[in-house]
Amino acid sequence: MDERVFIGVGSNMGDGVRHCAEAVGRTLRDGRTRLLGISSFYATSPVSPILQDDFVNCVFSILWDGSPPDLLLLLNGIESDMGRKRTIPSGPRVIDLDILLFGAIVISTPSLIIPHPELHRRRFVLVPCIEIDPSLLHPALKQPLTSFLAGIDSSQTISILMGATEVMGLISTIPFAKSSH
Ligand code: PH2
Ligand code: MG
Ligand code: MG
Repeated sequence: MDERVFIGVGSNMGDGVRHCAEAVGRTLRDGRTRLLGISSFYATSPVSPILQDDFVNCVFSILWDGSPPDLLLLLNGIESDMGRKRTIPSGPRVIDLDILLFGAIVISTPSLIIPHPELHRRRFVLVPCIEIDPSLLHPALKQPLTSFLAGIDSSQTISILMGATEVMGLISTIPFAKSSH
């Protein structure tokens, strides 16, 4: 059965805008996905104990024809095709694709936690999710996503880099090589 899924995208190595656009495009090329919505691209301060560059972040929502583990497999494959190396946890990355919400499903397994355990603590995912759908609810905490914004530390900064219409134009121009690394 198709579920509405929200996917978080982030990059802070190399051309972050291009990497995020490419990752969305690669996901949409899969026959099991149908795009429902995409946020603006944002410049965000790193939420990490490790000193590193600012991120480019966005969120997109799709209809997904498959299970949560099937989607995780697709996203992990795209990350590795784009040159993601798993080194330092929370360290700099070429591309990160995280399942944030999968319908109203709540799952906690060693390989997959949905909703994403940090969703309600990170401005860089809350703001783009709310941009796509201001009425979204957190299915585990049972509160509107908008209700979490007030509790977030002001050290987490976010500013719009590129609006959603321009983002869709950019995605349509990017060719997808197997790997650029
Ligand atoms: N991802 C992290 C850790 N910190 N900070 C920002 N601003 N954006 C991210 O995507 C991000 C982060 C781990 O996935
Ligand atoms: Mg992440
Ligand atoms: Mg991740």
